[in-house]
Amino acid sequence: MIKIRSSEITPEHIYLSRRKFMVGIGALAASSALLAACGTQSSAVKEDTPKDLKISATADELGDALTPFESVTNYNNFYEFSTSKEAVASLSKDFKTSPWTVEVGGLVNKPMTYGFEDILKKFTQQERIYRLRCVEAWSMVIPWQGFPLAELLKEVEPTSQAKYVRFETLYDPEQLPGQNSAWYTWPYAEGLRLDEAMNDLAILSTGLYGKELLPQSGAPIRLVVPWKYGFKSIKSIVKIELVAEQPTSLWMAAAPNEYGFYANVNPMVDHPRWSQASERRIGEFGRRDTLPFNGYEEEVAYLYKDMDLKVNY
Ligand SMILES: Nc1nc2c(c(=O)[nH]1)N[C@H]1C(S)=C(S)[C@@H](COP(=O)(O)O)O[C@H]1N2
Ligand SMILES: [Mo]
Repeated sequence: MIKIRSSEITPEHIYLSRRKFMVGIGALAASSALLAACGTQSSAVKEDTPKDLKISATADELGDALTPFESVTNYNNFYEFSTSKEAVASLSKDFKTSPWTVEVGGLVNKPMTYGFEDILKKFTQQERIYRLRCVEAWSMVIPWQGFPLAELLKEVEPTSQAKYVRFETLYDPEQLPGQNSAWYTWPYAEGLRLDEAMNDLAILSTGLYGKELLPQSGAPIRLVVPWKYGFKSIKSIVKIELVAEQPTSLWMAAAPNEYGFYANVNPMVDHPRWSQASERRIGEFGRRDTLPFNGYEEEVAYLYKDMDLKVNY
């Protein structure tokens, strides 16, 4: 994000909206075909649309349409593979996500190391349709599968000293060549305050559109925090640590004046290099207004009631 000059952003956005127009038509044809034929795929469906997609709803709770699967899985931020959003899908296709373990420790009574299969067995996967808004002012609506992060945290029993949760992505420069770049402090790390992490909206996701996560989406397990900028939703997690001090994320380390710890979606606080007042919904023309807390204000505003969100950006 930080390394993209604003002069580079505009041409890419124009290019993308043209490309997404094509995708949008295909998806529209696909969804009307699904309605008409009770789930039978028609020849109008784009060839690369997986046949096993689960489409249980067509919109989120605000009535916003789901972003087509093709867009969700071909326009990704995952700097371990590439800084080009269009390149991540192909560069990540052989990423080895099995076996996979997630170590949960730090200030807890019951540290645990979960195999990914144990996680699937232990925590009931639910579907949640969430908007995810990138700090670069684009957004998508995605049907995620996953389970509340709170369920896993309760299992390990945080001690009274635990105030924050720190997350870490796999470190493996052979598979994740972006980690050879000296621009960033690897592995990718993120953090939440413990009460934010315990909010029911924060989930650990293992799938989307009814399929297990593809590598570009953060397989096999990633965080989704829908009221915060997308960079908080860390991918391919191997470590979750309860800590006493506010953790430093990769983005805070890279550019502390641009990326704060809280990173709540806030149309009133601009990024130093661009406005956050509006956003481009992938697959749509034009822009739409950005909502405070990405539209989840009722659920999460209590977490920040005594804080100045211009200071704590
Ligand atoms: N490990 C890791 N996690 C990451 C990133 C990354 O580069 N590496 N990018 C973040 C950013 S900036 C965004 S917007 C979201 C994008 O998620 P998506 O590609 O599934 O839409 O992932 C976040 N998680
Ligand atoms: Mo992002």
